[in-house]
Amino acid sequence: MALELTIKPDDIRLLCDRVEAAQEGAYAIHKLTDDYPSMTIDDGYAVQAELRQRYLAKGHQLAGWKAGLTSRAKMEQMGVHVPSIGFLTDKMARTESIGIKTSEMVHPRVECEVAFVTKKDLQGPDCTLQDVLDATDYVLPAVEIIDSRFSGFKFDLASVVADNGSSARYVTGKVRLNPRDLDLTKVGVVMKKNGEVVASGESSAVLGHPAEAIAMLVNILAEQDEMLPAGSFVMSGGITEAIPVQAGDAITAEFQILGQVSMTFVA
Ligand code: 0L1
Ligand code: MG
Repeated sequence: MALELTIKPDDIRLLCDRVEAAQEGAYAIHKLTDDYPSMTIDDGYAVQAELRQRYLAKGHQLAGWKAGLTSRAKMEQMGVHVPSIGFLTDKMARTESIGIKTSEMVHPRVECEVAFVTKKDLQGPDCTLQDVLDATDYVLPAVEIIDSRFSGFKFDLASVVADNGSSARYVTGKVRLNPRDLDLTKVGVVMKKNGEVVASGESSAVLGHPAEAIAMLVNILAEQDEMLPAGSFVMSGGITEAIPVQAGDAITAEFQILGQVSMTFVA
């Protein structure tokens, strides 16, 4: 199955130019559908695929994938009705010990996620939650730093998909667990900003079970004639709404069973 495009290849490249420049220059643009009102989600994935090719051609390594907008809280916060996917590169990975630069982003927000690492290939279009659990090597805690390139975080699904699901940075914690050793629907998480609780939730908020989000991601990949190879790192989506951060902030995400992920932000 291939993407069905309504936008001409030249315009896909032009839209990719806009998104790429905004990502690399850390500036806000207006949503793409303002100029291309008929743009569809498939068109958005075509822009995202072009963006991925461009980053890989520049020497970035594909580090994994992310499911996004996978909780009711996130969908309501952003006013969209279905989840999305995006790609992750090695240039987006950050560690707990080094301050994350806000000057490289437009208006970053943080969200707590359960991440998966696979040990078997996963192929859509009929990938199920059980297929994902059978293919999972381990799960680990993660914080995604999203950064929509659209002014005021105002967009629609086609635009946000083109902007690679607002992917910007991510940090993982140290604990790795076999998915059979915990109930993945009952991982509670509390996020603190500068010591104050700013968000909390439970992993069942992610489509009922975070592995369901990974199955959804595999099935969306299949629509682009792609599969998820063994050894992939995949984030399953924010458990709570995303919280804005600025230089000087310290974030700690405390996951039940999966431990803690901490980071600081600098200018
Ligand atoms: O990771 C995600 O849930 C995708 C977020 C895309 C929309 C946003 O920028 O909030
Ligand atoms: Mg996310």
